[in-house]
Order: sequence, then C-alpha cells, then structure tokens
Amino acid sequence: MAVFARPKALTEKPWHFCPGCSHGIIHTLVAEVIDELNIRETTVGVCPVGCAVVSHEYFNVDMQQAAHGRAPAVATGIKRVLPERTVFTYQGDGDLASIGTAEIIHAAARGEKITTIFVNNAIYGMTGGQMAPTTLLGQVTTTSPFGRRQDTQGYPIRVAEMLATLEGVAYVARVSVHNPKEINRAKKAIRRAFECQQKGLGFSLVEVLACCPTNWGLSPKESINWLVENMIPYYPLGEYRLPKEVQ
Ligand SMILES: Cc1ncc(C[n+]2csc(CCOP(=O)(O)OP(=O)(O)O)c2C)c(N)n1
Ligand code: SF4
Repeated sequence: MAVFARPKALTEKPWHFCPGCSHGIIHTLVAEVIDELNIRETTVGVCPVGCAVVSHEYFNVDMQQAAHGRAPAVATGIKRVLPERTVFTYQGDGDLASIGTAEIIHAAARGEKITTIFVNNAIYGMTGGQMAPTTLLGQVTTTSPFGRRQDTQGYPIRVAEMLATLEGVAYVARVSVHNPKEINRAKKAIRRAFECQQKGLGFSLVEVLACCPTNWGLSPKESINWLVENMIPYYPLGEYRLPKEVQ
C-alpha cells in the first residue's frame, strides 16, 4: 500500500527551497487538500514575493503572480469575476504582515470569499533575513543584529488573533508543521479554510508556523527545536474562528 504519492495538484518540478525549509511541506498540504476536494481544474492560486514567488511552478493549478503584499487584492478581483472558482493566496510574513498589511486586513474585513495560506517564519527569507513584523523580541536578524527590541522596533504582530476580531472572517487558525501530528492538524485546518470558501461563508486564513534554517543560522533539526521553544509560546496554535458549518 502506498503511504505517500505525489498530489496531482503538484507538478513534478523539484523544490528550490533550502534543506529544512517548511515551504515544501506547506505546498504539499495545500495540494493534497485540492486533490481531496477534487477542485484542481477550478482553483486559482495567487503567488507572493519571497521564497514562494515561483509557487506557480509547483502548484498544478491556474496561478497568478502578484506584486509585494497585493495578493489579497488580486485574489479579490479574480474571485469576484469568477465566483465559482476556489481562489487562494500563499504569502510569507514579510509579504502579508508588512508591505501587504492593508490588503489583508481590508480583504478580511470585506469578507472576501478567498482563502489565505500565511507562512510565518519570523523573518524575511528570500532577501537575506531582515526583521519581519513577526520577528520575536530578542531575535537576531540582519536588521536587528542585537536582537529585536520592543522600545525601538515594537512588538511582533499576532496576525491570526488580530484578523479573528473582524466580522468578515469566517475561519482563522494557527498551525505548525514541525512534526507529523501537527502536519495532520495543519492539513485539517487548510481543508476547513477551503471548505469555508466553498460554502460562501467569508474570508478564511491559516497561519502556518514555519522554519527558515538558512536565515535563522541553524541546522534543520535545531530550527524545529527553536520553533517549538520560541515561536509556539508567543504564537499559540489553535482555531480562532470556527463556523459550525465546517466543524
Ligand atoms: C515592491 C517590492 N518591494 C520589495 C521587494 C523585495 N522582496 C522580495 S522577497 C522579500 C521578502 C519576503 O519575505 P517573506 O514574505 O517573509 O517571505 P519568505 O521569503 O520568508 O518566504 C522582499 C522584501 C519586492 N519584491 N517588491
Ligand atoms: S531562505 Fe528560508 S524561507 Fe527561503 S527557502 Fe531558504 S529556508 Fe526557506
């Protein structure tokens, strides 16, 4: 019995991601959910900037590239023109919580019937490890070489909790992919987010805690430990909005 098969919603192109990066796991979960919901022919994804910029080369569905942070606005346009399609954005924390803050908040507040996969690796990955809005206090990055300080750089933003306060939001969860149990939970959350969209309930978002070994300066194994010890206490896992229709 096959325990793993490549999802049809992924192309056969090998990842370009660094060893230990979580992007490949998250891509695979999204693709598995698309296969299970049998929506490969009717799904449109919107790529971010950042290390997932070429996700159009991996997802075997219609894809659109958006400028930095603008994926929710682009997805809004696609969904309104093609309401029968399932539309998702895939965005890093620099993309979504920094340059794209306005786009994500207003798309959520409008209750756009789109789904966002939000990859929180606490850093700008692609451009060399600058501080992101999600960088933890004390965390060393290239732009916070002595560790992030709250008095000069402010506090890290908890995106899931913040968006859960908005009326247009149907589903918000924070998950992690650091071990098989959490990967299964993450997949369930991604599936619920897509189901919310299919049922027309409003905006849905899954925040996924992720490792960036390259810019954290850690090995893949050390990165998993760092995520568990440092990220999860500040970014608690769980479902922050869960409509009864997808329970
Ligand atoms: C308008 C604009 N400004 C800046 C950039 C440069 N840029 C490309 S990727 C990136 C960081 C992305 O970081 P994040 O969203 O956290 O994704 P990751 O690489 O960590 O997956 C930046 C600043 C850009 N491409 N476009
Ligand atoms: S730089 Fe970080 S986020 Fe980008 S591919 Fe490498 S490990 Fe992943």
